[in-house]
Order: sequence, then C-alpha cells, then structure tokens
Amino acid sequence: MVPSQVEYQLPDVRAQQAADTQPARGGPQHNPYARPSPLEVRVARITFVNPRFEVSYWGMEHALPFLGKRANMPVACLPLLAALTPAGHTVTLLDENVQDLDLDRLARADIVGLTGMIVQRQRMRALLTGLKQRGVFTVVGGPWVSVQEDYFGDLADVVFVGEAEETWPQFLADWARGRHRRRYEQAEKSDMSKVPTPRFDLLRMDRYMFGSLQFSRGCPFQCEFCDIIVTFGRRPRLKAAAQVVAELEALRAQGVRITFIVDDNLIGNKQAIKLLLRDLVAYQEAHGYPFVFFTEASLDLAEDDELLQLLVDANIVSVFIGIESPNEEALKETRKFQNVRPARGTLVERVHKIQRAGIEVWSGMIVGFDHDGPDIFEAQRRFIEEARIISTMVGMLYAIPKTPLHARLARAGRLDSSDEPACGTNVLPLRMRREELRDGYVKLLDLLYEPKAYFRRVEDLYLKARLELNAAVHKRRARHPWTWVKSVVRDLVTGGVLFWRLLRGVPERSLRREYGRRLWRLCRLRPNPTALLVYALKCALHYHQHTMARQMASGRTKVHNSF
Ligand code: B12
Ligand code: SF4
Repeated sequence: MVPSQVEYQLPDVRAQQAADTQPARGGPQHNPYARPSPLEVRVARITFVNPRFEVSYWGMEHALPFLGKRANMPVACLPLLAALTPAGHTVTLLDENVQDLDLDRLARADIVGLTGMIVQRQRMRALLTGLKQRGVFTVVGGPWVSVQEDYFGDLADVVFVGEAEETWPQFLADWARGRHRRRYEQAEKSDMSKVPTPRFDLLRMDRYMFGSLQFSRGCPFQCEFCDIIVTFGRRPRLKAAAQVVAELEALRAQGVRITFIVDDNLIGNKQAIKLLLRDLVAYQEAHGYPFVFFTEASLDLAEDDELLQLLVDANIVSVFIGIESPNEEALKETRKFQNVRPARGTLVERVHKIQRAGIEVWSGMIVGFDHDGPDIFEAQRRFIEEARIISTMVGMLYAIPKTPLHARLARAGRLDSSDEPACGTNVLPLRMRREELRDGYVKLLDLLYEPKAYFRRVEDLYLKARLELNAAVHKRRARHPWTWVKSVVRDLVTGGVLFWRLLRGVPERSLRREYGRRLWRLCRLRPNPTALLVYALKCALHYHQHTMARQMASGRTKVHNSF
C-alpha cells in the first residue's frame, strides 16, 4: 500500500542495481529480554531469512520497477529477532525479496532461522529442503508456522509458535547447552514495554519503499476468520513512548521517511494509543515532520473525533480497514460486530467521515460468507464505488488453521484440505458453487481495477470530495515558507519522474494514454504538486492491481487469493 499524500523521493535505480548483494552483519545491542546465562558458552553464527513472497495485492510487484525499489517493506520480525539475540552471537539478516540467496553460503551458518506468511510457505519449504540436504540446523517461526506447526514436518529442527521475545533467547541458551527442544511456545504473551529497538541497521533499508514500526499487538475484537487474535490475543499491549522514539530515531538514521505502523489494530486500546499519539505528534512537530505514516485500524475510528484528529496531526495519511462486506448478515455471521452499528452511521457514512478528516481509507473485503449469494459481487462493487475507496484488497473467505472459522467448517465437513485448493480457497461455500465464487471474485477484481472505474474513484475522492492533502505538514509549512518551497519542489520532481517512468515503461498504450489524460485533468482541476505526486503513485499502484487482476482474469496466472 502507498499512502496517498506522501513526500516520496524516487531513488536512482541504476545506482541501486549496482550495489552488491552482500548481507549486513552485526552483533546485538541492548536487549532487556536477553539475559545470557553463565553456562551459555557456545556462540552461534545465526542467519535469519525472509523467503521470497508470491505475487500479492500488497506486494506491489508490478509497480516496484517504476518506483525504483525491490520490495514494499522489510518484515518487522527480522530486525527484531536480531535485537533479541543475546550478546556474543553473530547475526546476519537476509531478505530474498531484495537480495539473492546463495544456499551454499547460507549453509555456513550454525543456525538458519526462517520466517514466513501463508504466501511464503512453499518457498519456505523449498529453502528448508535445500538446507536439510546441506545438513544445516534450521528453525522456523512467524505467522504461517504459528497456525500450521506441522506443515514442514521434519524439514525444520525447531518450530517457534507465536511470539518469540522470551522463547528465542531461551532456545539459544538451551542450544548452547545442547539441550534445545523441538518446539517453543511462550506461556505468556510478550511484555511490549520490554521489546528492544529493532536492528534496522542490519537491513538494506534503501531497497524498500517503506520502513516499519510497531506500537502495539493484539486486537479486542472477535472476527471468526481472524488468526491475529489467535496468535496475539485480544488484549492490546503497547510499547512505551521512549521505545517508540528510539525506533523513530533508528529509522531516521537509515533515511526512512515513509513508515507503516504494523499494528494489528492501531486503535485496539483507544485511551492508551491517544497518549502515544500525543508523543508522536510532539516528535513530528519537534523534528519538522520527518515521517509520513500509514497503518491498519478498525472502523470504530470514525466514532472518535479526538482520535481522528490525533492521527491527522501525527501525519498518518492512510488507514487500512477491514470492512469485509456491505452484507450485514455476513458481518454478523463472522462476528464483525463493530462494523454493524447502524446507530453510528452506515458503512459508507463512516468511511466518508474518516476521509473528511483528511485520511484516505483502504479496505479489506471478503466474498464467500455463508450469507453471500451470487449477488454479493455487484453489492461489493457498488459499495466500494460509493465509499470512494480507491485501493481495496478483496479476497475469498479462507479458513486459516486454528481460527474459530476453521473449527466450525471442519465440523461441518466444508474444508478442502489440499495445500493448493482447486478454486483458490479451502472454504466450500454455502450459497454458491466453488467455481461461481472463484469466477465472481476474479471478475469483481477485474471490474474494480478497470481503468475507468479506478480513476472514477480517484477523482471522486481527490477532485470532488477534495480529500485534504498532508494537513499536518501544511499547517507547519505556512509557518516555515522555505521548508514549504523545498517540499513543493521535491513533490514536483518526484511526481514528475515517476510519471515519466510510467509513460516510458508501461507496455500497454491504452493505459499510458489513460494515465496521461487523468494527469492532465488533475493539473487543470487541482494544480498542486502534492496532488501530482499522489496521482503518479495512484497510477503506479493501479498498474500493479490492474495487471494482477487482468492476469488472473485471462488465465495467465493462477487465482491469487488474499487470505
Ligand atoms: C503489518 C502487516 C502487513 C504489512 C507488512 C507486511 C510485511 N511485508 O511485513 C502489509 C500491509 C504490507 C501486509 C501485507 C500482507 N500480509 Co500482512 N500482516 C501484517 C500484520 C498486521 C502484522 C505483521 C507484523 O509486522 N507483526 C510484527 C512482527 C514483529 O511480528 P511477527 O512477524 O509475527 O514476528 C514475531 C513472531 O511471529 C516471531 N517470529 C516471526 N518469525 C520468526 C522466525 C523465527 C526463526 C523465530 C524464532 C521467531 C519468529 O518473532 C516475532 C517477535 O515475537 C499481520 C498480523 C500479525 N500480527 O501477524 C498480518 C499478516 C501477517 N499478513 C497476512 C497476509 C496474508 C498478508 C498478505 C499476503 C496479504 C495480501 N494478499 O496482500 C500481504 C503480503 C505482502 C508482502 N509481500 O508483504 C496474514 C498471514 C496469514 C498467515 N497466518 O500466514 C496476517 C497474519 C494477517 C491475516 N490474518 O490476514 N501485512
Ligand atoms: S478487527 Fe481485524 S484484527 Fe481485529 S479481530 Fe477483526 S479481523 Fe482480527
């Protein structure tokens, strides 16, 4: 996802390509979780690996060449695990999405740790197989193995289920004594006030679009399909302001400007997050707004004016919200009760309210609930258009292991247990045939990212509703005219270069013409350098989403579900 009102500087692609692919290494820094025991004499050379992702909605793979980056953002666990490693061990971080992997070289490590989501599971398996053949000691953790811990069988020597702030140092102490276990799972959730500053310095941060930062974990809600609350719990746990400031400084030291706040739900504990946001606003003010943020939150954000204002003041410009469905019965079925509150306004009204505050809304939508019939596809299309949601991630309902949905459907005999289910989801729908669900989903995506429909939503939001651009920064710009001039020039140049790359690089003539036409309209109706940059980014993102949808619709690629 790209925030809309960003001040994003395009990198020099050629210089980046010339840079070598050597991994960065480092010893640990201060880590309150790690208490090396006197018995811990054996030290390890540890390499953590983030395997290649499949193409996905968020992966932005088709847009990255124009943006001059190799990946959207680093996974947050890699630099965190490095920071959690007790002193004495050597840590190397490798992200296959931004650098090549050499298995023989990897085999020199004493311990190789793999992370991964569901969309990385097959690549994880391939890497583990290669490492096993080379006799390497491997450990796995992260979102996928936390919900499907037997997936890799004997390919991995040790499996970590869930959070690892306590278990990772514990494992290293056990390993040093030659007494490690096969499986680690914490008895208690991690105490976020003790989480150390991630080692961003061990990553190639210049190869990513965004940085990542985490304030909290957990979400108070109870959506039936959600594995986040299974793994991270329903009690939001937050970091202290000093930890957040230390992370901001660490990101700034790496030259990061745009940052994704990777919380499961930023506003899970409204009172506590307001306090943190006030500190974030103070930090931004004191340092001249060095960061543009985007994040994920629940729709009840629309019900709290103070919270909305704090997000805007902190320069959080976009928020991804799991809206899931305009079908109220489906929302009730999946226990997404926070979205079913007619007294607080319709879904569309609540989205518009957030937009009016100056925040762009991105959404997650799901088709294939038990209460969804074949009319759901058109209902979803109409809702997204009415709500002026430009970028939306639509997926077919998928039952992730360990969720209440998975348990319910297993009891009902409605799960396809194959690793690659025939129609893109393991759920056997109730009111549609599986093929009908798959075809309806692919067609819906194709319609949503058809250029005219997409740009109609862009214009509705940016030209008709005139979503405010970078309100917090603009307030400051009025007081600092020179900074303002610099940022205007930066937006103009960055937007212009991105546009030029798109017009040169997009192979389809019809798309190039559409992008050019839309830009021309914008220049006439909203002549503003930030708007130019926003439009250029919207075109790049359109190219990714449209290409993904077209390739699925024409059968050139498999049907990618969003999960
Ligand atoms: C922020 C976020 C994103 C961001 C950033 C993604 C990124 N590249 O990092 C964005 C919005 C871009 C995103 C995209 C996607 N996401 Co996402 N995302 C999240 C979210 C909310 C938080 C992830 C995070 O950073 N957590 C903070 C870190 C520190 O936690 P962690 O990774 O779990 O690590 C801890 C432990 O797991 C453990 N650990 C992890 N790995 C390892 C490895 C070893 C060896 C050890 C010892 C321990 C260990 O230690 C860490 C400290 O405790 C999670 C929900 C969740 N809480 O997991 C979903 C989640 C991970 N995403 C998910 C999915 C499906 C996706 C997409 C595929 C969706 C799509 N179709 O586009 C894409 C992938 C695109 C891509 N190429 O990046 C699913 C994965 C399902 C699963 N169980 O596998 C999740 C769980 C959400 C969900 N249920 O839908 N996502
Ligand atoms: S609001 Fe989001 S994170 Fe919270 S339970 Fe529902 S799906 Fe999970």
